[in-house]
Amino acid sequence: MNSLLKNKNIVVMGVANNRSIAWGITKSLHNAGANLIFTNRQERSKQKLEKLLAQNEIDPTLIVSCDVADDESIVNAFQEIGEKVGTIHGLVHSVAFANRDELNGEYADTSRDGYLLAQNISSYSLVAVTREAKKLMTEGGGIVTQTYLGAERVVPNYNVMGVAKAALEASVRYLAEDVGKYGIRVNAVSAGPIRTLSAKGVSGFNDKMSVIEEKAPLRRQIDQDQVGDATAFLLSDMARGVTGDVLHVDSGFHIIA
Ligand code: NDP
Ligand code: N5H
Repeated sequence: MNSLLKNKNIVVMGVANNRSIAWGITKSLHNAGANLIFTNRQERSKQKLEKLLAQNEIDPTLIVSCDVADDESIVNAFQEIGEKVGTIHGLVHSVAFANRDELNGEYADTSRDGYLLAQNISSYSLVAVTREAKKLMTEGGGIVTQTYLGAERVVPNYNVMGVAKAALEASVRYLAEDVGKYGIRVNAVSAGPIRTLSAKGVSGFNDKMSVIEEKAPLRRQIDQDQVGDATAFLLSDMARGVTGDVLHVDSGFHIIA
């Protein structure tokens, strides 16, 4: 327990279950004393979240539904947060989607619809939620999204999602410039492979996990708690001089040739 985020109201988007990166983040933010607001797309995820919160004795400030594919849903979610909570100090964006059949084979075979879907849910959504969240960040704040090395390098099978994450990381920089004048910082965490519901069944995932233990400087797997603590740091005043950046939480894998 620490008090890095005491009395801070922070919105967490993207808890699907106990393996979600956003759940690791939730535990770190709770340990740092934050008040937590959650958004889910699926009712099923909301039910899982409620159960997890109860099991861990975390009392949520608010849970609202939000489908990032739908502007009205985003506006309504943040309006409700504004009405019920008032000022917010942080936002965690831990949401992505691409068609499974486009996460293997050749990137050149990506369909127009599949390309736009990945960009829409995984990249544009950060722009849309930043626009609504900044209205509630009247005392300044922090926004953190989740990315992956496939944005910077060609990682087999990541394909359309790599291009969406490249756009997401560029968005982090443009958004950081926009909202810096309001005292809001925007950063990304680039996590190494973690077994989550999204990662389930995607080609090449197991190979990516095993190479971390062989080649990464720390020679151990990345877990949700490590990403959670790094995200809590970026949201806190400890990172007050950091914006528009990508922090790798990957056992150092990205520095190895
Ligand atoms: P999860 O499957 O646990 O989380 C993905 C979340 O995305 C779900 O909660 C899902 O919501 C949400 N989502 C998808 N579509 C929408 C939508 N239209 N509107 C709102 N929410 C939506 O997987 P992870 O925790 O692995 O993924 C979280 C983030 O971490 C993603 O951005 C991913 O790219 C990134 N990441 C993951 C890595 C890994 O190895 N796992 C590595 C690096 C980055 P719902 O449950 O309601 O459907
Ligand atoms: C190189 C790799 C392995 C190959 C690529 C994996 C990419 C995964 C990302 C996306 C988000 C997965 C995805 O959209 C899956 C969906 O098509 C199907 N799943 C679902 O619908 C579930 C039920 C819901 C909850 O999922 C979502 N997203 O809503 C990358 C890996 C080493 C690292 C990795 C797994 C990165 C990443 O970005 O997640």
